Amino acid sequence: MADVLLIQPPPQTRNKGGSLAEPIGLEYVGAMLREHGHTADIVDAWIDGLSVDAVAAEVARRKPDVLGITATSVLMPNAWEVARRVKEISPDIPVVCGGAHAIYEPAWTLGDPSIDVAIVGEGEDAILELIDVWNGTGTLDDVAGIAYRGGDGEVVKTKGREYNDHLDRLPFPLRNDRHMEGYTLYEVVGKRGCPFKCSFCGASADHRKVRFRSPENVMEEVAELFGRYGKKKLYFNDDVFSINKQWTHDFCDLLIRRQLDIEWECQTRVDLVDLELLTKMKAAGCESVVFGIDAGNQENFDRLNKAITVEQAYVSVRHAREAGLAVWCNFIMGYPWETARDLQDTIALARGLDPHFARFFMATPYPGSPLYQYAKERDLILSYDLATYSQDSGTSILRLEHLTQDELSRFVYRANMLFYLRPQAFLKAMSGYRRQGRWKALARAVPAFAEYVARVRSHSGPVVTGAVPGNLPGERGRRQRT
Ligand code: B12
Ligand code: SF4
Repeated sequence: MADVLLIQPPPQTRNKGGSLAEPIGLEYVGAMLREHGHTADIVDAWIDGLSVDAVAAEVARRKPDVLGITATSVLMPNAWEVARRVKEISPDIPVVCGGAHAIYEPAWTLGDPSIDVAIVGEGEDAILELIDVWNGTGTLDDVAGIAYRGGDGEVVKTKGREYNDHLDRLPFPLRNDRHMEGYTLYEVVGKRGCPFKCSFCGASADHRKVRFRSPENVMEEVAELFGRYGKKKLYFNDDVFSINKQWTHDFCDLLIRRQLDIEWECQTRVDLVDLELLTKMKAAGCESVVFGIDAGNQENFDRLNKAITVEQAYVSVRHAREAGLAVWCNFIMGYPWETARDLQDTIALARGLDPHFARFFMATPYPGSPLYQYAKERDLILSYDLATYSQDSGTSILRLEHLTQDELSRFVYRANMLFYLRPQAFLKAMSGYRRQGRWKALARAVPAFAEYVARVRSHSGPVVTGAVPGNLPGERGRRQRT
């Protein structure tokens, strides 16, 4: 048996990207470890506001047999930093890293010698097999879906791991009672995978097979969450919540029958909803829905492989409003080929769709995404320092073919101004906050928006893309403890 410490490293930047989200990947891994008799605990540096030093001190105190770290690309620099500190303290503790960056860029992940193994895919079974190897059974080559450094230092990638098709068999995520109090929302994963191939999305790179939990199994977890921790908003992490309409109907029917009185939110695509479904989702407690629109005209939808039409966007946003949902639309500005005209179209589409909230992100070539490949091949990536890949920097890290960085920043600023500083948009945003019962979020959003305006006007600091802070509706930030 092994004692495993699982780490969510400290956030990279000020806009922590949904800083108080559960590290659900780690929670799944932790639950699996415990189910197999290992000891597993999670140190979440975000929720506890821990610095790298504080995390290292915790590792030194605990002296685990194995250390696991999770990271997206943005979080990697801090993941490496934590791993280096751990190796300084105890060079013998094997350090394994999972999450989006390890999946898409295993060699890059292993670029720092402090990481021993990268998990290239789902981690629940891989970690169990790794522990067996470290306990003396088999070799790393026997473990599917990992990468490691061979004897001569070169990166060895083992054979691919099959996707887990039986998600109902997984134990529910390992949730820490104290952490649960602090998370802004509860998070549940109802299904895994997405068959679409949007160019800007890392998730599109491996065209992951969609696998569903049964509605009953998800319901059981939801009921347990609310029974154990009380009432809070629930966010479905599924890439595309309504990827299967029948599943969505069945799950909503179950929620309605159980009368659990929960409020939840999800993200989906405009081509995968209709008025009937959205109305049922509302009846089942859905308060808001996030649509990825991601561009401003049909030409860019096609170029980005979005597989949606402008008309679908109009129809579905209207349907969601008619169903009584608060509607969030995400836009991305600054693809390398975009012209001023394209960005004007994005602003016009945001205003035309008229959702309750719009967020304007800067195009970022996240490793794993086709956009990353596109930009890399054309030498358009200005920085490979992953810390700059956060939405917080305010400046694009892409060399744009038709615009300067400054012009793009100004477009993003204009998008926010032209969207929110309309009387009807202001009223709609207020009604969105009311609908979601989000007065606390409003109290945070107003100063954040004012600060944003002041910063852009004075050019004294980075521009936060998106007037409403964070990625999840209702995110809030935390001070770091050293
Ligand atoms: C929901 C979501 C969010 C939520 C919540 C995330 C959370 N709870 O951590 C919010 C909205 C807050 C968010 C924020 C961001 N996200 Co996000 N997010 C997702 C999404 C859709 C689902 C994540 C999820 O819940 N997966 C389900 C769990 C079970 O899977 P998992 O986390 O991958 O974990 C499994 C394996 O990776 C592995 N594993 C993971 N860690 C470890 C550790 C160990 C030790 C082991 C053994 C195994 C292991 O085992 C786990 C179980 O099988 C993914 C897309 C996707 N499908 O991955 C994008 C995704 C991860 N996000 C992405 C991005 C870019 C971001 C942001 C940077 C966006 C921004 N604008 O700021 C921020 C950064 C946040 C951060 N953590 O650094 C990218 C990452 C690309 C990249 N190369 O890094 C993805 C892939 C989507 C995309 N657009 O490309 N995100
Ligand atoms: S943006 Fe959404 S729909 Fe497109 S590939 Fe990524 S997860 Fe799938």
